[in-house]
Amino acid sequence: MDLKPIFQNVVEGQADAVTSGVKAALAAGVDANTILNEALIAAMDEVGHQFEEGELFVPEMLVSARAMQAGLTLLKPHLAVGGTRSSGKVAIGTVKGDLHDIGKNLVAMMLEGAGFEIVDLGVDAAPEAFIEAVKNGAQIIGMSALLTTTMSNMKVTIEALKAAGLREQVKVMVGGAPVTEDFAKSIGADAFAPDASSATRAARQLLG
Ligand code: B1M
Repeated sequence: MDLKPIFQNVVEGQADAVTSGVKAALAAGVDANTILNEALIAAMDEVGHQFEEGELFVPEMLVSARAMQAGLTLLKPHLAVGGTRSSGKVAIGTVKGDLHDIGKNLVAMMLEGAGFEIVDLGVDAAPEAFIEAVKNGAQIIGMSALLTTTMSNMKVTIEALKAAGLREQVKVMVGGAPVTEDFAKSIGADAFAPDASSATRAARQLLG
């Protein structure tokens, strides 16, 4: 089945058309991961490209994000790869100053599907929110950042965990478009994942 119309409708922010397109693709037996990667995520990359080129602006980007979320909601049950309940407790959030949540939501969704208990700290999550989550039993904290200007807040959060005497009792995983393995190491994170499925694998490894 041709996934280009879904791609195009995400770019154009047509949420209803994305919903019907994703429904039709699923009904035709297209794999949910294929729809996710080749239509939804690819479309957001195109949106980012057009934004860089000055061809579209923040409001359009937001409307595309909503259209993507509409598709993602339909894919959720199909992406959830059965895991045993209570694989561990993960508190996940987008770091302070950063409002991008699609990637973070996708990672949370996949982790939940793999049996992890998820505490969603939302966007613009301050170090204190992560600290509170660790005090409440989170075994992993997951930080997402999409902006080069906010990724440094991952380090700020790790330093705050140290200052609170909590660093040794929690694993830290980081990810997001500008984040790299080297950056993760440089700030003292325990794991980096480039995408949602590797995040699930990394979380399993972190908890042994
Ligand atoms: Co923004 N934005 N945005 N934006 N936006 C980017 C990130 C940008 C690259 C666009 C561009 O210029 N090409 C650029 C950043 C440039 C930079 O920092 N170098 C940018 C900018 C500049 C901005 C504003 C500053 C624009 C402005 O106001 N002038 C502003 C900042 C607001 C803020 O946060 N304070 C802004 C705002 C927005 C919207 C609100 C309009 C909207 C977000 C809506 C929402 O999230 N609800 C938006 C969008 C949609 C984008 C793009 C187009 C798409 C992001 C996305 O959802 N991708 C983006 C361009 C792009 O990324 N190509 C862009 C799809 C998503 C599935 O991928 O989040 O990378 P991603 O997640 C992946 C992996 O990274 C990984 O797994 C996910 C699944 O594979 N991952 C993790 C993510 N988190 C992880 C955590 C993990 C592990 C893996 O462990 C915990």
